[in-house]
Parts: sequence; structure tokens; C-alpha cells
Amino acid sequence: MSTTWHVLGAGSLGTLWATRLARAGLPVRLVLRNEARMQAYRASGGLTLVEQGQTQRYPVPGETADSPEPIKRLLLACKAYDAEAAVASVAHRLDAESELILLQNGLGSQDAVANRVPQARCISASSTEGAFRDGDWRVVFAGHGYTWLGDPAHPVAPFWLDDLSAAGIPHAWSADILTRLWRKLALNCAINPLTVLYHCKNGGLQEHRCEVATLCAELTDLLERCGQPAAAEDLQPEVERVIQATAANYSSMHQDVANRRRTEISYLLGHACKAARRHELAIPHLEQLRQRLIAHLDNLGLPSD
Ligand code: NAD
Ligand code: KPL
Repeated sequence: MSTTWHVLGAGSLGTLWATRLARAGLPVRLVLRNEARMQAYRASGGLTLVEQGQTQRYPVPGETADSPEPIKRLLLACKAYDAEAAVASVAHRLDAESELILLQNGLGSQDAVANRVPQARCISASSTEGAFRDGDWRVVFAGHGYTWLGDPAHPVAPFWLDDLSAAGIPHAWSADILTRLWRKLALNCAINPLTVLYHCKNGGLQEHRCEVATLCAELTDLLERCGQPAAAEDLQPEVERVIQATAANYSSMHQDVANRRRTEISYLLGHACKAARRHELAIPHLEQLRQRLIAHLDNLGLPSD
């Protein structure tokens, strides 16, 4: 009998994972915040995945966080700023055999979660898959990608990666997941805030090459100082490549701001600036960028933490 996948966070990525696991015949349960969400979910009849124009509904069973049954495998699929509170809501159901997969972008939330549930194994993930919600309990699979998973504390891959293969979730076990998370954080810091401040698509940053290059130089110093030399390697050319390859897209932070959603600033640029202060490294342009972004979010009446 396969271990049940509990999915906490029925948003874009959580639904994308839950529906593909369910489609493969694997046991999946959604963990919902409270009884009101549970009732709304029941009324919807299940999770809907829209993929290549095809719509399919999956009646994945749901339960509330306060239910008493133990959780052995938990996919934590909420935003970085919700992760610690979300895991706290199910902490009573986790023990030394529990494994958590943390899908959050950026850095900082993974440590907060691990400290909250020291009894469980926490596996970090970094994903380039893309999905968005086009309605309640409905998700559109917008961009194929890859998910790297890894556990800096225990390099041995878990056996259940086979479930991901069965579900058609492209993935790899990564011995250097922290390098991947730092690299993605650096790319996001060099691109996302500027796209918000200049109200542009990623390609619009081709008009701001000097500013991008200055940020990349500071990010390179920071990564090296944080003991992440591999994440620092050739950062600027990669940032330029990503800007070119995604020229027609709006960055995820731009989309959050345009939709008046809270951003993950504290786990991206905020985390970078905090790490620099801890290492007594001056990164004046990144710090100024953080302050400009906070002022911009304040002006829009959006949370800036
Ligand atoms: P989302 O906002 O679509 O979904 C998060 C869900 O978690 C929401 O439904 C929210 O209600 C739920 N949630 C929050 N706290 C909860 C709680 N205590 N109990 C129950 N549910 C709770 O977010 P998303 O886009 O799926 O992003 C999740 C993470 O994945 C983010 O860190 C994001 O940066 C990262 N990511 C997303 C994508 C993407 O394409 N969407 C791609 C790569 C990485
Ligand atoms: O990951 C991204 C995002 O928009 O969050 C890219 C496309 C790399 C831009 O930073």
C-alpha cells in the first residue's frame, strides 16, 4: 500500500501536483485550512486541471488541518510567507517518520519550517514548472519545467521519487539543493524587483543592462561570501540569457503586484540583504533596490514584508 500524499496548499503548484499524483492512481488528500474551506471544496466536486486546452476534474479527498490522523508525507505548497504557520497547523500530526517536501521559492521559509517541526525530515524543492489559478480549485498548467529536490542534512534520495516518475512530474534528486535555491534567488533578485519598478516585461530590462550588471556583481560577491561559489559562477551571463529567453513574460513578482497579491520579497531580496548584513558585506545597490521596492509596495497599499 502506497503512503498517502497529503497536500497542504490547494493553490497553483499544490493542485498541479495533487492532480497529477491522483491521475497516476496514487493516494492523495488535500489538507484544508478549516471547515468552511472544506465545505467550499466539497461543493466544487474536486480539483480541476487545465492542460493543453483539456479540462479534467479529479475528486481528490479533502480533510481539515486539525484532523488527528498522522501524516507521513506532506507536500507543503503554500507561499513562503505562509509556510511556517501552515506547517504549525499540522505539527501535531507529524513524527520522526514524516517527510515534508517544501515547494517554496526563495530562502528562509525552509529553515523556519524545519525549526517548527524538528521531528520531521524536510526536503527542499526548486521548481521551474509554471501554473496559475483561473478559478477556485482550478489550475492551468502554463509551463513545463523541472523540479529539483534535495536535503542538505541527508544526501540519500527517498524511495518515493518513483511516485513522481509515475505521476509524470519531471524531477531530479539534487545533492546541492542549496546551490540551486541560492542561484534561483539571485536570478529572481536581479530581475523581478526591477520589472516591478520599471513596470515592464522581463525583456524590458534589456534597456537597463548597467543596473542589472551592478546587481549581478553584488549578488556574486554575496553568494561567494555565503559559501555558495557554485551559485555565483557566471551569474551575469545567465541573468542576461534568462532576460532574453523570457523577454515576453512578466516576472512572478510583477504578476503578484499587478494582481494586488502579497509578494515574497522577504524571502528573495530581503533574505539576500539580511545575509549580507550578517556577513558584514556592503551591497549598496541591492539594499537601495530593496528600499525602492518597499516604498513602491507601500505606495500601492500592498504588504512590503
Ligand atoms: P498559491 O498562492 O497559488 O497557492 C498557495 C495556497 O496555499 C493557497 O491556496 C492558500 O490559500 C494556501 N494556504 C496558505 N496557507 C495555508 C494554510 N495555513 N492552510 C491551508 N492552505 C493554506 O501559490 P503557488 O503559486 O502555488 O506558489 C507556492 C510556492 O511555489 C511559492 O513559493 C511560489 O513562489 C512557488 N512557485 C510557484 C510557481 C507557479 O507557477 N505558481 C512556480 C515555481 C515556484
Ligand atoms: O523565476 C522567474 C520569476 O519570474 O520568478 C524568472 C523568470 C527567472 C525571472 O526572475
